[in-house]
Amino acid sequence: MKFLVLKKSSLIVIFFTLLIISLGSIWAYKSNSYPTVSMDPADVQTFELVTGEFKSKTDDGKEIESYRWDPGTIVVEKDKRIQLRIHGVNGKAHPFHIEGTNIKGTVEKGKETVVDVTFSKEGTYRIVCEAHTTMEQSGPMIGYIIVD
Ligand SMILES: [Cu+2]
Repeated sequence: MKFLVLKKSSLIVIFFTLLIISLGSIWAYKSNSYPTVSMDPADVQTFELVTGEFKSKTDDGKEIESYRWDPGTIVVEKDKRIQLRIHGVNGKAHPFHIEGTNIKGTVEKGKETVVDVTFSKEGTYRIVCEAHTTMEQSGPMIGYIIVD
């Protein structure tokens, strides 16, 4: 019967080889998964949005339109201070709320509405305009805030 006998120097070589492979893997993983722009986590992340409008005509000449938040989807980090700066461009007024929060407000044409918020729970939150909820009311005007 044979036994595998390792010398102390072999063990040290094996240990350092494994250590270098582990550190290399951690470094490769971190450099691949991190955003290309490094930001101080204490900073406020700002998103600029506008109220926009889609317009079209049906075959029988009826004009249809839909208001929207633009961009329609934003991705934010959990537990990070977020500031939404929403500029009213299309539409006179958009009273809104963000589902799952107590945030309410109104975006008016030519004005800027600022919303400060920090999401402590992951998920998809909808910013819903209360004036334009259905197609008949020139909606649905719903934006999506993805907290990851
Ligand atoms: Cu609206």
